[in-house]
Amino acid sequence: MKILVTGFDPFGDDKINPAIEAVKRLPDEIAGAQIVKLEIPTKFNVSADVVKDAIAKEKPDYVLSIGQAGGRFELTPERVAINLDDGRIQDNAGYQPLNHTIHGDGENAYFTQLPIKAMAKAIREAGVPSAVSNTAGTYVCNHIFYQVQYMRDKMFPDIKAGFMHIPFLPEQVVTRPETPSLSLDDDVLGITAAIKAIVSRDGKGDIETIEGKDH
Ligand code: PCA
Repeated sequence: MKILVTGFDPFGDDKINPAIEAVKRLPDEIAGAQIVKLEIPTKFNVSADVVKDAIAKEKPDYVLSIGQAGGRFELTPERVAINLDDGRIQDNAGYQPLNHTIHGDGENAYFTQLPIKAMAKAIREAGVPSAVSNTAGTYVCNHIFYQVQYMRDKMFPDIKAGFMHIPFLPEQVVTRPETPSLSLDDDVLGITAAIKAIVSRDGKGDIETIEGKDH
């Protein structure tokens, strides 16, 4: 089995992004699966082509994309990608789409094929906080999550794909009081546990357990 794991570069006011830092530190093999790592730019109009080229070249069974969610407390496997770009800030190319539909011929939303409940449970069992998230936002992370789902819909029907957000690193919250953070070691531990869950649930779907939220 081959798993393509992508991580975003730094964006906004931050000089580091835990996503690419953690992805770079993953082992080359997890639970017998080959791990292919890819850095992608935090740019709406470039990121999808970078991932598309890697999927065409590597032909992975799974694509797991990782991004920073500043302010979140836990590692959050995402349930759903939506057909909307609505930037709070400009991306790394200076582009800030507002209320922009990603693909006119795409679904309004796509659910992930990843076993997100099994992933969250496995991450917690590794000693790292985790919860299922029901929104990946409307910035470049949701965009790439949606774009890979669209590619699956139109071009690469055999891949299974999804997204996981991770918190700030401690060094990013030095000037952000009351903001949660997680160490790089915990990020790597948690992502590794999530990938083990993906491998062990392959072909079996997700587990039936409570991860729902009221809001
Ligand atoms: N996080 C941003 C984009 C890149 C990243 O790491 C997001 O959540 O959309």
